[in-house]
Amino acid sequence: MASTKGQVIKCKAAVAWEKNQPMTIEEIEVAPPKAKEIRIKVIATGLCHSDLSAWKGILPFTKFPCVLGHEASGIVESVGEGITSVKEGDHVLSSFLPQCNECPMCKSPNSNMCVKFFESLGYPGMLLDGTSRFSCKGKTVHHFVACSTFAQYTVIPHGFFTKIRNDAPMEKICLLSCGVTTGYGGPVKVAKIKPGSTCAVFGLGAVGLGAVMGCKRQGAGKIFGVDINNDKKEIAKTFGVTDFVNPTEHQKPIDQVLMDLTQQVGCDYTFECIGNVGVIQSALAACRVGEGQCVVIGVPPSGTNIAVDPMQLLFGRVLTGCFFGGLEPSEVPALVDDYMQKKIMLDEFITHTLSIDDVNKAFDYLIQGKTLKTVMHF
Ligand code: CXF
Ligand code: ZN
Repeated sequence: MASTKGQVIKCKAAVAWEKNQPMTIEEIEVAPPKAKEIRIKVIATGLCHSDLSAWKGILPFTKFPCVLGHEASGIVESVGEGITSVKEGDHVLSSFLPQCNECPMCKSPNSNMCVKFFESLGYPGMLLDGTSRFSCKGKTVHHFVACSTFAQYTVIPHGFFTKIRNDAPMEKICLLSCGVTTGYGGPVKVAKIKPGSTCAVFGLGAVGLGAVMGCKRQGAGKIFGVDINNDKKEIAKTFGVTDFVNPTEHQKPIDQVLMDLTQQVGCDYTFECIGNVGVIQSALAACRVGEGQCVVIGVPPSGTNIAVDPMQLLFGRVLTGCFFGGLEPSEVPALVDDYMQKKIMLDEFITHTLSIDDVNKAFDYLIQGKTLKTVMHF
């Protein structure tokens, strides 16, 4: 095929023109990558709950019209000046959380945050030079968290992608680009839970089941799976939940239910995988006095606050949280290896495979709670 390097590419994309309005499939123009950027051909993209939140307008830094999507695998089509980490033809995963390797946060062994993430928030809907590479019908179309993977081609800045091995199935490993990794890292990387411990995972969507998978891999003794949807029970057990608890089937608040189920000891670790401030409070209250840890993993709507009784903290409960499961993007290739060696599950998350043409259907399924993960292709 003739090289498209340096040229504007016309391709298919799902454009969200306004919040809460169905996206339309359009032909968009994708400009070549500038310095320190790459252009990739997106092969497969998962739909993440944060895409839905962005579409609803409840995440900050979303500007319309835009191309949503941030959980993808792709192939490098061309690279801009100064890119040495990948070349044309390499396989990559998009990464909403960057890793520049140069900032104090990247250099710290205790943090996976990166200054480039905060820098990018300063240009909502744009790449790091404050401009967009997308246009459609003469209008500028915005990027979304520097990824915008609901397009056949997208431009991604240095740091916001990870090179991965090229023999892994792209339609599966795209899930490691956000949701599954975000959940899995909570128990494995952040809490580093001890074998035999008692855990509770609140919310059994893909992020929650990723957390369950991490708890199991760390050797948890008991894993409570908390969800108001009984349909989650069977699949949750497949991932490692030992006890499914539906809060709506109990008279007492869920934290007290968990206290009762642990003989008033509480959980060693709880993981909030919804992004609901009330649930965060319950997850903290369900922790064991003196040492229990609550890890916030779900992304709450912007502008919300948690009301925490300080006594919870004075009594030694720990409240913490993480982005992307506390993992650095450079740790993702090892997860791809784990998948290839059948040490972690990915196939089991995928309930639907759709064409990008059906993007609105994918969003509807997610809204109706009918899916775990939908993977879209072009
Ligand atoms: C989100 C965090 C906020 C920006 C978009 C991605 N994380 C996971 O979905
Ligand atoms: Zn996500």
